[in-house]
Amino acid sequence: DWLQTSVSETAKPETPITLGFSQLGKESAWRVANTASVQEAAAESGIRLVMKNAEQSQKKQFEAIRDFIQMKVDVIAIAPVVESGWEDILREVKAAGIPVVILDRSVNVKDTSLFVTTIGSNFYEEGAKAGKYLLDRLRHLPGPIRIAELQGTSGSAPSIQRGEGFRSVVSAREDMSITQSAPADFTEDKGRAIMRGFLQAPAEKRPHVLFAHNDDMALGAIDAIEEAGLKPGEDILVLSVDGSRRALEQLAAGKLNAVVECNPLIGPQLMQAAKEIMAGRTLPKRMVPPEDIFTQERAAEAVNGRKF
Ligand code: GYE
Repeated sequence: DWLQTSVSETAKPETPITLGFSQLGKESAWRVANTASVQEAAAESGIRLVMKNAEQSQKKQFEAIRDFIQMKVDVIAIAPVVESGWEDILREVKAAGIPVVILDRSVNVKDTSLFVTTIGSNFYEEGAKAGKYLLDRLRHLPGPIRIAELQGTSGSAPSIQRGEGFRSVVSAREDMSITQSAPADFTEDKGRAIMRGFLQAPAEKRPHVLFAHNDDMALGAIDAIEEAGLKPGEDILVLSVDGSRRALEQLAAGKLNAVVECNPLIGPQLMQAAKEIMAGRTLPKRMVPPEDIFTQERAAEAVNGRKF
């Protein structure tokens, strides 16, 4: 009898939720940490994860999403490589009756019923934070001040919005301007290569400041600055976004001046959302993790226990 009861009590296993996740690539430390966070959180919360990595190709993301529809997964999560071009595929998913969560980067669609919620950072605010740091830091320095910018992936939400947020703030000073700007795809190698190019400019056109849209590009650029015989952090101020361990180490070493935080560890929030959706609950349309800015004073302490 006791066997009967205990069997029937344990024998109603809830069917696990299956989550299809289209990850956009593995370009940066941030991305690698984001992927790991999703995998770990899925394992911890008993969610079956089917993940496909699109290697920076929106077309591959479409293919992955169509596979998820075929498999009849319960929920689809998408970290979209670029902002535009999502309406048609999201309509296909909607027609299949599968709820969508947009993770990390945002999409630009008119019909917001095409996804349940977006979990990710406020990129505009991140750019603005970098700009505010700069205005404050250089408030006593007369212009002209030339800024070089390493953009992320063209057309990606973080690159577009960080650029806009930064400009919205630095435009307050007329003697401060972005004199060089190019995409370096959020990678260290491209950051190094593009910065080398920027530094070919004659001395009177060289930048005083580098704003890199992520840490990896800043780390590459730091090499390029040193190769050119200049001191990163002194001859050229360096600002970046993310807060990877390697960047915080360079910040503590004085080669970076400020790192705006962007949190990749949002796997638990994604799993929570998947569960709530399957339980029929309503979610807020946008969920934004709280984020800060790291400066040199705080860097050494922040490196301790850094997860990525
Ligand atoms: O800042 C960058 C990554 O989408 C917020 O993508 C993310 C960005 C992150 O490659 O390092």
